[in-house]
Amino acid sequence: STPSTVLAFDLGASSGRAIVGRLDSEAGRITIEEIHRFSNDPVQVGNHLHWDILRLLHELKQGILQTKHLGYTNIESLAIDSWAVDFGLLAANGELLGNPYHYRDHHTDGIMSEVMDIVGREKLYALTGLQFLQFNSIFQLYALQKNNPELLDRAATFLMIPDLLRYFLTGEKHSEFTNATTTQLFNATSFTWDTELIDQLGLPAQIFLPPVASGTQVGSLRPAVCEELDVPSIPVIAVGEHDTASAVVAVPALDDDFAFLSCGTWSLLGTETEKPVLAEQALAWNFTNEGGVYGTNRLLKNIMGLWLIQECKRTWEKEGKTTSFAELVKQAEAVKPFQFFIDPDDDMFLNPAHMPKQIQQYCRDTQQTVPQTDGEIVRCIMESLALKYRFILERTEQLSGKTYRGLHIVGGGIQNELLCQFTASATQREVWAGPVEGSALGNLVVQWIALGYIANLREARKLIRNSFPVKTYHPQDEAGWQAAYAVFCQVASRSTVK
Ligand code: LFR
Repeated sequence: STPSTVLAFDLGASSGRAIVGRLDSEAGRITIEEIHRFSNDPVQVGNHLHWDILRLLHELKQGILQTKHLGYTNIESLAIDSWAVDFGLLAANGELLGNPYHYRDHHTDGIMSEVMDIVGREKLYALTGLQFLQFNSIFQLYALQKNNPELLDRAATFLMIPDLLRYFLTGEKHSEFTNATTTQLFNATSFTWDTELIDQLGLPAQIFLPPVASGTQVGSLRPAVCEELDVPSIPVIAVGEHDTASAVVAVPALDDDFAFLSCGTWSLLGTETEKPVLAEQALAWNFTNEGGVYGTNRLLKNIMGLWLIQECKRTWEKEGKTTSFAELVKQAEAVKPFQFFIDPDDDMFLNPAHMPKQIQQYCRDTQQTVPQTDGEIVRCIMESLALKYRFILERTEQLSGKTYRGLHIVGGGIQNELLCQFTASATQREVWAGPVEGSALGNLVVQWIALGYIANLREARKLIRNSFPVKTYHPQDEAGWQAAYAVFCQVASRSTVK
């Protein structure tokens, strides 16, 4: 039988890719080919940071064109996943109003406490089960209402980033479920928009569309797009359009109970549970519950992740010094261990003007030795990330009541092998790294489930396990890391361990 061929677009905060997947059902194997990769560069306009959404649409079209050029003539479907929380607003005539704001824009600084004063922290958590991050859509919308009310007044439809791009391609407006759950306006128990909450904040309830389940077809390429690209119409599927939802689909776990780390710009660490965990302790530790595909729930926490290194690299490049990611990691490897630590999740790292200086500032403020060289700064970041992973993994165990023998890591971050090794050592457990294309693979297999080629999530994970390598890392220098953990916890508690 001929393999089934589908196309995934996976958009991250720093880059996007188009990946063709082929499923050979008889052999039980998936193969993938990256056919297009592009950078995703946010643009500062005046006081605000925006996504270049039309550029992203252009890149999607390039990806579709590329399938044609490479001779993939029978694409059975395509789907998009991206980072969460951000959105575009459409006017009544269907045109996009303004450029979507980037979640790191400063317009939500200080907004969270205003909203909490109105709704109440406990109440908001009980309703939504979502961790408080200042960029959640709820706070972005509230900020817009304060600072840019004309925009909201004109809005007829709210679409998350993949909803919006999908709308550009198909002409159909739908709100996909997993992404809707990241807005903090979605009720974690009733699985619908929380209109009471929306009303209470004075936001326009009519702009939110009823959610569609992940794994359903929601249109096909509109005629104008097919004509422009000279391609046949392709069915479009709403997968787990939140990239983290798709990444966790791709965790090659064979057991029901597993812990995962989705490692990219963000590090998302947690586990799958049957139901949202809304316990007092989950609120106190600010854990999140995000909707997954096929009725799963993700209990996890956002950890600042490789953003810290990406931003240092960007800053150094601006200053005229170009060093590859791999080279920076090599420099870090040569640095003497355990000299300086940060809490990666301190607010001061969310979007500072100068990341390397910010890291030095943190070390100064907490009376530590201050890292000086690029290698020292990157070493500080990587050790601190690994130790924070341990901290969050242990809390995940306490909240879920389960213990995990090891940690699955998926996503581009596994190319940083030193970080994988640090993680095994810091957590004192095995690390199973792979696959590197987490979100894109999750995107692909949900398309195949929707098309009827794969029976369910469990089968999908088995297929992924059989098709892609997983590398095991074993803990090293347990005494050293144990001592480092104690220092890390002390330092981090002097800032605010969140
Ligand atoms: C990861 C991610 C996280 C979300 C953050 C912001 O790419 O989607 O899950 O919290 O980006 O949207």
